[in-house]
Amino acid sequence: MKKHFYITTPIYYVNDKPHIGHAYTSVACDVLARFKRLDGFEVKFLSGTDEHGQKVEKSAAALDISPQAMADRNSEHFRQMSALMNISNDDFIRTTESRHKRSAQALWRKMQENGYIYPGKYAGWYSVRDEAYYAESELVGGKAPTGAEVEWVEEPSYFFKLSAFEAPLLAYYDANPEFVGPVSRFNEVKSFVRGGLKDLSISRTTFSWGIPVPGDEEHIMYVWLDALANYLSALGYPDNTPDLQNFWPADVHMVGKDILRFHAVYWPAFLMAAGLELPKRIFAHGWWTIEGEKMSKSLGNAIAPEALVEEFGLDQTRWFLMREVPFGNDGNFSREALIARVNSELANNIGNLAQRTLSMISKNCDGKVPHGRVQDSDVGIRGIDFDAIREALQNCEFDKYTNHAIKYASEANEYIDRQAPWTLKKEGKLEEMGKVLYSLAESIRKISILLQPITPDSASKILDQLAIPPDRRTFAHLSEQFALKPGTPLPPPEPVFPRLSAISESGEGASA
Ligand code: ME8
Repeated sequence: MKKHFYITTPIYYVNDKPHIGHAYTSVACDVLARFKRLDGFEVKFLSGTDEHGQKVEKSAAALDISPQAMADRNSEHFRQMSALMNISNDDFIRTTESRHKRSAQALWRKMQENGYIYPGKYAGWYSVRDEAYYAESELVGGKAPTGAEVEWVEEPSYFFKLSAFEAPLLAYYDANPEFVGPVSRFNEVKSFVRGGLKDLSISRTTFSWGIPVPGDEEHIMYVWLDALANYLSALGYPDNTPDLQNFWPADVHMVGKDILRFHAVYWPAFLMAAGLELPKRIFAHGWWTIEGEKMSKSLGNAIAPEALVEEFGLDQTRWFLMREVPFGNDGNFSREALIARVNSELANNIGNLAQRTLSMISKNCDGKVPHGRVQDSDVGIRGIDFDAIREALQNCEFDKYTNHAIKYASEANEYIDRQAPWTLKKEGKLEEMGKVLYSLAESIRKISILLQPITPDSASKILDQLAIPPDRRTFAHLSEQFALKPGTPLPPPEPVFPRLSAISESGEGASA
């Protein structure tokens, strides 16, 4: 039986357009999803949009459109972002879909049946921007700790007995040291829970843009309960579907550090209350600043993913996002850093390796895979340490994973310089030249297979140039058994990673 892997992005709010931060989370999930597929897993990869709540209602009112119209428009923008960034999600859920409403209501009923929901009255602070309740003691200078404005709210509300889950959560964290990554963030979660959990208001009555509470339509569900339920509704919950059986509990909920508390405290408590299994892992990544500044509406410095792709290229952007900072840390986006990385790592290293090897083969070996077999231990690539790469991915260490690919390419580049096939050619040692080129082509095959999750288009272009059939590109095909066959005709080579020039600020930087 195939192993299953379920990974999710956060569902993005539709009050705004996608920016580099959203693209970042989605690309990280995509790399994991693609990696797992190539590693033999059956993957379900979910993304989507979070469409209810006061924030969306308010933003729509400001534009004088209905919240549904705003949701329709911006949800489409997030769908387009997925396509633009080559995100391979299998499903895209919208919280205004009936499949989701039904599921969220079923979750509510289950928690209620189990005795964890009771009616009351909420009086306290609420931040619309964060869609979060804050205790008086949490406020900093009259604002939320995130800097968001808060407003006083007093209304009838249902409460969730979060306080009952303090001890069970702490016990669960202890028993599952991998539950939250990175470790530093897990420690923050633990100390938050140790600090004491109060019951949570989970319904609102002063506005209407949300899912009605089952059995009491005066109330709508708190948007975070509604939103978190998406991870189950996409599997068909509460029906015992094959998807639910195969993919729950989720393997990874990927989130930004801003929303870790909702995923690592509230969500597991809701699931415990409903008698459901908990996700295996929640990974919180860091935040991007732009040229050293916080990304914000007021500064107007948010970067649209399409601007990056247009100026630098799709795989170049994906590469930079995954490589620039150790996943989990904050990062700074700078054009200069992106250009430098793309040029030194993709163009000069990997791209150059493929280009010079394949064009030598094209010119000197009749455009066919030369005769040879991988025998030169000094190519380095022979000793590909796939277990280490797999482990890096398991820990969301994307930078380590890319380090491996770079190391193999550098070693192969050193090998080509050392063996100097051009000299062998001049000296008439054609058989030796062929052997060297064969070893190189074989190392390029492996590097390209490895690179598929992160730079899918470019890796597949290189594999095409090596005439590797599409069904021979998984990690199982890294082995020698699937090595290139001498004599196979190859299509004419084309450069895959052009150098970027640093001149332009506005979109004319890429040079082919
Ligand atoms: O929070 N750097 O949606 P959202 C890195 N609807 N990542 C960033 C970022 C930045 N500067 N800004 C945003 C929500 N992100 C809820 C989620 S899930 C059940 C509900 C990314 O549209 C990061 O992943 O505000 C963050 O968690 C997410 O976008 C927030 O997206």
